[in-house]
Amino acid sequence: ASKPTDALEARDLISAGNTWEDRLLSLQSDTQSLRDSVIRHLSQTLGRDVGNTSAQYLYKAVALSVRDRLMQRWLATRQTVEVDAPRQTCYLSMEYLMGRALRNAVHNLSLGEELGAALEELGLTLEKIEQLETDAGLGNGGLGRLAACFLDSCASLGLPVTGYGLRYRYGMFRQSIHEGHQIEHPDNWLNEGHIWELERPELSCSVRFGGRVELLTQEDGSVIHRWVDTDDVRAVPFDVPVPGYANGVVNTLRLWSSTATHEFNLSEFNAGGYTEAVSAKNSAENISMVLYPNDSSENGKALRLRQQYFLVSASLQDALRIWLLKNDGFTGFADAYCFQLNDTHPSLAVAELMRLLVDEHELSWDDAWSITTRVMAYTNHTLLPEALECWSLALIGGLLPRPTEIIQEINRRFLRELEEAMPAQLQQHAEMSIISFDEHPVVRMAHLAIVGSFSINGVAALHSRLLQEGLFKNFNTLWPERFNNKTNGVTQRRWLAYCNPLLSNLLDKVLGEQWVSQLEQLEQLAPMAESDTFQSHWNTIRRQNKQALAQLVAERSGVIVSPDMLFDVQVKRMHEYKRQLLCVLHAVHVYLDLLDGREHPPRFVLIAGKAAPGYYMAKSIIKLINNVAEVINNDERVEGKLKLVFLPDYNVSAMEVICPAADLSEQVSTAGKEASGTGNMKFMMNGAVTIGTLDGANVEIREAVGEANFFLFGLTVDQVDECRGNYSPADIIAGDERLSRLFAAFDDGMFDEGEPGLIRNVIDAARSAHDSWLTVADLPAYLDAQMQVEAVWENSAEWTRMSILNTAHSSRFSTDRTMRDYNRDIWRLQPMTLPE
Ligand code: B1N
Repeated sequence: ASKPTDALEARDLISAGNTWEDRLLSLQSDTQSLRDSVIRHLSQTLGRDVGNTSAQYLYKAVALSVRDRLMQRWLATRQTVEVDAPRQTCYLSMEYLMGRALRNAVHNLSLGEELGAALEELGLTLEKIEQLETDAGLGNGGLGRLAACFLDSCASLGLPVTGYGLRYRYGMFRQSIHEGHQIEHPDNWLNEGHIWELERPELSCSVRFGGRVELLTQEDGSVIHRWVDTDDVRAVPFDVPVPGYANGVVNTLRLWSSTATHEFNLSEFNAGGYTEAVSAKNSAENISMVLYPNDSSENGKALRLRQQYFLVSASLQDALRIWLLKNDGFTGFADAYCFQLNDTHPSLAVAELMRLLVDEHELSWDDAWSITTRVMAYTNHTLLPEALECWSLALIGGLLPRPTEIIQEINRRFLRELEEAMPAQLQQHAEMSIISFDEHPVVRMAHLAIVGSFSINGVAALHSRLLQEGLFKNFNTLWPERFNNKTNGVTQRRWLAYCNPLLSNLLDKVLGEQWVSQLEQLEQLAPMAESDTFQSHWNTIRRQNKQALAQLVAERSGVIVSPDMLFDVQVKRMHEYKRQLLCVLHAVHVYLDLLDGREHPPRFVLIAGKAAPGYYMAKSIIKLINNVAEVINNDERVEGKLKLVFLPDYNVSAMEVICPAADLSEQVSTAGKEASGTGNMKFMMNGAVTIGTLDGANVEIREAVGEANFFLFGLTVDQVDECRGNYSPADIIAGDERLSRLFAAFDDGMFDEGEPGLIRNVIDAARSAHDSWLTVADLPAYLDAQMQVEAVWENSAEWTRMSILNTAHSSRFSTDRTMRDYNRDIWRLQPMTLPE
C-alpha cells in the first residue's frame, strides 16, 4: 500500500541497495573547490551574475560555501546529542548577542588560508566580504554576549549543549546621534535574509495563552486541572549552527519564531470577521517581533511576559519530545537533562516543566517536582533592585492561568516547608515567599528560580558573595549547598584570535598554535614582558590596531586622532552605575588643565554605548558627552593633545575593532553594582591596562595581573554602604580645587550648547547628596589614579610591560575555563568526540 505524500520519507523514494551515505562525504575544502562553490552558489543557488549583482550576493555565495562545510558535522553532532549523549544541557536565554558568523565559522573550521586563496583568485578578500554581514544583535549587552561566548566554548570543548532563544524579527536597535542626542532605529536584521539559519517547521509546537482552568473529577475521585479555551500560538524553530574550534563539533542554537496556529479563524471569518481573524494572526506574530532594549532594568510589559513563557514552553516541549523519541516515561530524565536559566527571564521554566509533566504526561506532583528540582539551575546576573523581575499576580494569572496555579501550589508547599525548617520566623517567611504578601501580590521570579533549582550561581566571586550574604541570605541559610560562584569569561576565539589577527600571529610564532584552545599558554609571555625586541613587536602590532580604530572613528565621527595618543576607552551600555560620567569629568579636568598651561600626555577618550530608550538619565549623559566633545574637539588650543569621541552604534563588530586598540580600559562602576563585567576581560586579553574599582570581576582581574599592573581607585563595597547617610558631595567639591574648578566650568555654561537644562540636570544629580552612584565621592581618587596612568604612560617600556602582562595573565577569563567550571559542578556532561 502506498503512503500519502505528506507521510513519505526520503527512504521511500530511493531504490534498494543505493548507498547515499557513501556520497555524503564531507565537501572538499581545498582552494579550488571553495572557489567553484562560490561561483556555483552565486549563479545556481542565488541566480545572480557576477557582472551585474550587489555585493550582498557575493557575501551570500561565500557564506553558503562555508555553511556547506558545516552541514555534515552539524548533522553528526545533532545525532550524537539526541541519541548517544548520556546527558545534555539546554541553555535557556532571552538573549544571544552573536555578532557576525562568517569569519567565526571560517576560523573554527580552519578554512582561513584556503578560503583566502580562493577569494583572491576571484579578486576578493575575506576582510571586505565579511563587512557585508549584518550583526545578529539579539541581545542588549553583557548577558547576551556571555550566552554567545558560552555557546562557542561549549562547542569547542565538545559539550552537548543546545542554546534555546527567540528569533526576534528586530534585534537591538541601531543608534545614531543627532545634535548630540541618541536616536533609535529599528534593527531590521533579517531584511536581506539570514544565511545561517535553517527553518525546521516539522519541529514546530504550540504554546498556550489565556483561557481558563476547568476542574474535572475523575472516576477515582481525584481532580484534574484542564487548561481550556486558550489562544494558541505556533512556535517554529530556526536552527543556527555553532561550530566548535577544529574539533568536528557543530552544536545548535535553536531560536523560536511565533506564528498563528491557523491562518484564519474560520468561524470568525464566516461571520464576517475577516479583519479580526487576520489581526489574531498578527497578535501571535507579535510575540517574537522585538527584543526589549532594557539592560538591567525591569519593564513589566505583558508582551515581555508572553515572550518569556513562549521561549520556556516551546523549549521544554522540544526537550521532552527529544527525550520521548528514545524513552517511554520519565524515569532517568533528571539524570539526562540540565536546564541552565540565564537570569530569571526564563524562570517560568520551573512552573512550565511541572505543568507539562503533571498535566500533559500525567506524573504525580511529587515525581514531577523531584524531576524539576534536579534539572533546573539558575544564574543570577544582577543585584540592582530595579532589575529583579516581579510580575503582578493579576497580570500573570490572566495571561497564564494554569502555570499561575502551579506557582501558587509550589509556593504553598514551599511555605509549609519553611514552617518546618525555620519555625516561627514569620518575617523571613514573608521575605522568602515566591508570591509577596502584599495587597497587590507580585510573583518574585528570582524566588521561583531558587526554589525550583538545585544550583544557584553568581557571575564573579564578589557578586556571588554579595548574593549569599545579602539579597539571597535567607535562602543561603536554608540551602547553602545550592549556592556557588562561576566567574564569567569571554571566548578567546572571537576576542583574541579573530579580532586581533596581528597579535594572534605573534602568539602563533612565540607560543605555537595551541594557545587558541589552551589559553593557559599565554602565561609564557610573562618572562618576555621585559624583552626589548618582544616589546617592540608588541608595540608595532598595537600601533597598527590603533590605526585601524582611528580610521573607524574618523569614518563614523569625523574626528581625527593619532595612534600615538593614549587610547582611553569606556564602551558598554549607558547606565548611571557604570559612571560614564566619571570618564567625561576627567576629560574636562584635563581640558581645563591644558587651558591653564599644564602638561598632559596626548589622550584620546573614546566612549560608546546604547541607552535604553526609556532611560532619560542615560540619554542625557550621552548628550552631555557629545556637548563636551564638541567643545574640546573644536578648540584649537588643545589640538593634538586631547580628543573626546562618542562613537555611535556600539555593537559586537565595533568591539572587535575597539578592544585590540585600547591602551586603558575604564571599569569604574560603583562598587557592588556591576555583577561581573566582560568587556573588562576582552580589553585585558588584548593588552589594555585597567583603571577600575573593586567591583565585579575587576577584583579577580587585579588578582590575576598583580596589583602593580592595575590602576585601582575608589570606595569598596563596605565603604559604599558606610558612605550613604552622611554623604556630602558639596563638601568634597569645596575641599578639592580640581573639583571646584570642574563644576564651576559646568556652572559657567561651558558645555550647555542646545540643552542647558538637561546638562545641568545631570551635573546636579551627580552632586546631590542623594546620588546613589557616589560619583563625587570617587572622583578625587579617580583623578589621582589617572595621574598615575599618565606617569606610567610616559615611561613607554614600563607601559608595554604592563600591557604584555595583562595578556599573559588573562587565561582564567576564558569561557573555556568558565564552561569547565559549570560542567564540573553543575552539568556533569561527557565531552563528545567527533571526526574533525
Ligand atoms: O550580565 C553580565 C555581567 O557581566 C554584567 O555585570 C551584568 O550587568 C549583566 C535584564 C540584564 N545583568 N542583568 C542584565 C539584561 C537584560 C535584561 O532585560 C537584565 N544584564 C546583566 C553577564 O553576566
